[in-house]
Amino acid sequence: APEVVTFGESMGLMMPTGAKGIEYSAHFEKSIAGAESNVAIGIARLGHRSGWCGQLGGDPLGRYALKLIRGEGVDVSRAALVDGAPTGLIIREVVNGKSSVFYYRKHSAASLMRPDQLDEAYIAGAKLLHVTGITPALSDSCRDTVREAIRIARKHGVRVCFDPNLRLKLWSAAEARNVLLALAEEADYFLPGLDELKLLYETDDFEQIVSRLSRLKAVSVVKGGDDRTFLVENGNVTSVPYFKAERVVDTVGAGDGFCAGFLVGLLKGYSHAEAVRIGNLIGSMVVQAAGDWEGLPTWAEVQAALNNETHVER
Ligand code: KDG
Repeated sequence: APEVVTFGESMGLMMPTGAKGIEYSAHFEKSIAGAESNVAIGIARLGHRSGWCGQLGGDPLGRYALKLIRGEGVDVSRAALVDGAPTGLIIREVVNGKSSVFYYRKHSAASLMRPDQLDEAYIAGAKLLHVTGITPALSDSCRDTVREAIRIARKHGVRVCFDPNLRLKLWSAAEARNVLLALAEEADYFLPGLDELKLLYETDDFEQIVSRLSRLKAVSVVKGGDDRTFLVENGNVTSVPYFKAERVVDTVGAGDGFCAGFLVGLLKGYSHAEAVRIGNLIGSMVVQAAGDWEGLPTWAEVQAALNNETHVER
């Protein structure tokens, strides 16, 4: 059984192969995206068992995404390909270091996910459930599905990890605020970015943000954006510095890499601060590769990076 169960929307991803951007590029590379499957892939690469339960369309992109996620070693026995609705699509570009994302995912197969499709025993058998704030933005039934998954997890003593992943192209901060803050109340681990918290709590004041976080039962891990992650636990703030990325190629997926590393740290029984350090390292590795999940490391690569080993190519 998976140690970490997650679910959400995975999509086909198209990215221009050159530097010209979507409008002028003639050539595109196909991959997949999806915050939760990124995390599941990250955990599997690190040698732990993850399960991703999502719903894809019964179309070429859906079959491709499912094979890819399975091929990465993620358990997809509870994932489904359904007819009648398409696999969502994301087209994105990085031009002059600036990343832009365009979604084609309204009425996708994933947006039709329903609470009664969840397998209670499957979630109950895990140590951790990971959900994100993207899923509740997709539809009412998706929102209910996230709530139900959390209810099941809590009923069975499965710890809940929640990354708000505020996506302003899916909903406004005003629409998202109450939904995401209510989910944060239910979490054991809350993994926001500092800029997300500023929007959710409607303040730029760090002290005020920390005091809001301190009222949650969750251990909060705030990705600061500049050079450190803040661990907020029982009102205490510990800061854990980032690892320096040699060169930043593509920042998308860094948060998911962080999450995979943090959760694997927890599974290994590390302290929260040590788990954050692993998360920081993996975040820095992911931004050095193009794509949402391609730069996720194996555990051996993590160990080598921690020991500062040089890479022998041949
Ligand atoms: O965290 C990266 C994700 O944002 C990306 O893989 C696509 O899931 C995605 C989304 O909804 O933006």
